[in-house]
Amino acid sequence: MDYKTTKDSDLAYFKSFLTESNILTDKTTLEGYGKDHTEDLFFEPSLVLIPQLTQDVSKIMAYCHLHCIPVTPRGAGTGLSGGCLPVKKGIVLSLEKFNKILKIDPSNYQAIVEPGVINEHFQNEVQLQNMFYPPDPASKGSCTLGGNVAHSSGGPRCVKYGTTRDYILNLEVVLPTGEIIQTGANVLKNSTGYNLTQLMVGSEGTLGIITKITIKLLPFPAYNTLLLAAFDSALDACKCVPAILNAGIIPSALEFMDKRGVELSTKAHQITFDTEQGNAYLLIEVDAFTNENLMPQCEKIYEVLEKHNVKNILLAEDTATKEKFWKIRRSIGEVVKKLSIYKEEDTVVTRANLPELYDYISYLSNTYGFDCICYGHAGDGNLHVNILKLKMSDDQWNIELPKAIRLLFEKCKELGGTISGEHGIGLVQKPYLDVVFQPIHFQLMQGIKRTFDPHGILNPDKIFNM
Ligand code: 2HG
Ligand code: ZN
Repeated sequence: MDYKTTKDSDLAYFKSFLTESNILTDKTTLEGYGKDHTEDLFFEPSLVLIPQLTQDVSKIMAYCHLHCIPVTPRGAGTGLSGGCLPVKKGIVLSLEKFNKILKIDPSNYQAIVEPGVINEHFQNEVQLQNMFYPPDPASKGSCTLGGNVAHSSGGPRCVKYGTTRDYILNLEVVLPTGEIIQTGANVLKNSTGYNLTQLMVGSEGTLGIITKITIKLLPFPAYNTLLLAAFDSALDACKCVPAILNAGIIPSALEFMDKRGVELSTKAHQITFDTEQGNAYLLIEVDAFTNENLMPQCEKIYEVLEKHNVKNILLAEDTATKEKFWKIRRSIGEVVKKLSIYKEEDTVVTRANLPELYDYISYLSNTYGFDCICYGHAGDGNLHVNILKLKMSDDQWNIELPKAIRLLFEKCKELGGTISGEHGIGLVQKPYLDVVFQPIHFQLMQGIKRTFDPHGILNPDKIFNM
């Protein structure tokens, strides 16, 4: 693609409908929009535009389409695959001011929001009306719903409630050419043509800019119990995961943490916790609409844990302990990143194959000499593998490690899984996509991309090359 850089005449056009404060050109500010939470990547945009109206997004896109200017949409920049980085320079289009909850509708168990609403804020607002929005990524306090839709973000509750995808009914989208469409209708069932709504979900901002989201809600399950189970062996912990579900329990969270992750997280946040209790942990939550429904579920879980050589089970007796256990789990990603240069993988396999995946990761780390910390959503078969550079030589890191990652992904495929469960492909997983896709997959996706975005201006170079 022959992309154009932004010129003074472009700026003059944007100034004709955006206020000066929504057009950012200052070097230091631009630098802030050149990063996200993915490793140490940096791509500075030429310009940041912060529209507040769908019509303005439409004008920007129509203009950029005509002039072949790259546009990269951005939410809160908490992504973990480099999806919002402007790799071809051009414009970063920030949705930060599309931050209103437009409607919460209890009679239909629905809400309509703008994409810049923060996930946790939305959860809290719907909960005030006894409704529930389950998807809760680790970054829920800062990530936006638009970014969540772009990646079909997950989080701990997916094992029972599914990912963002399962809650999106309809979207208002500005296409790369500037047209504005509704992808579907605000209904629970829709058998009307191709499902453009679900095509947009998880498309990582490559097909259109989401300006409104209709969300499905559930009744709020007001009661929950949280257990932290310690094991000597990570494999025993992994084997326990399908056994809990086989016992007829669907926990509202079923999370895995290895000892190092727990050590780092408790140390970083000065959390009092005896980290010698085990080499691996399962954090298990069950929820219900009545208190009486919790204990029978816990009893069954205790039985399964005992059968899998559990060493210790801690029951969170009060809210403070629940918060403490969740803080340990949710902080691992962030604290691991402070330790060393790292590469994070978001492996996912069928749940029952988790022990085999874990075993293979141990084999790879011994063979290739890397150190890694594993944690994640065991109930979904979704294990985050944080590979640390520590004292590895640059050559080992740059040449040997990609080979190990490829083998890891091949194993995921063999175990019925794929290379990303919730963090997306973006930029950093692109080189490995051929592990799971054949040429025909690329052709189909490239065809879709070209139909939506004939000049390839929207979030260029993400997921695959056009
Ligand atoms: C988690 O489950 C996140 O904690 C990963 O998906 C967070 O690595 C991170 O920053
Ligand atoms: Zn996660």
